[in-house]
Amino acid sequence: MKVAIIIGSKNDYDVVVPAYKIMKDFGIEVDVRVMSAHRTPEIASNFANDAIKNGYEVIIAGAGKAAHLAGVIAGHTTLPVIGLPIKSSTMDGLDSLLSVVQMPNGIPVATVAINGGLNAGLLAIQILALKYESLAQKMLQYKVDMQNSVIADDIKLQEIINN
Ligand code: RP5
Repeated sequence: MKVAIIIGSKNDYDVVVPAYKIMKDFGIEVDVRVMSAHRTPEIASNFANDAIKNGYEVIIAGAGKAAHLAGVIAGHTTLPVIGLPIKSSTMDGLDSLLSVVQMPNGIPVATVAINGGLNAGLLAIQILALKYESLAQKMLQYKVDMQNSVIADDIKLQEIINN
């Protein structure tokens, strides 16, 4: 089980930490790399071309501004690519969201919310869970825990309101 997180700049790192942590919690091997569709285009395309050979099963690509990284990576591999738009400009991340999500026919990128690092990690886990039963079981438990946490929040809220 191996996932790559690619970011366009070291300044994007904080946004992908939740993705990194949740996947590590699930026991997935995760590599985090900085490479840019614009500043290091050959390194990025070589990485994508060799990703299957190097054992990766899903790639998360996070970038801001004119965020072409996920699309370029997706153009060079048949692996599923999750695009993570990052807020790093005066346009509040809308620029990156549109750059990541508006892919042409033939090259899909599964796009999560602006700065949606956790969901990028969870989506990668769900893709891998199709193949690895242990991940599917852990994901079921994750959902049960989340549900119980919301139910507990509701009970606490009712106590506050009614007292
Ligand atoms: C994008 O440009 C990067 O993904 C980053 O979000 C943004 C700005 O990069 P830096 O100038 O902060 O390195 O390519």
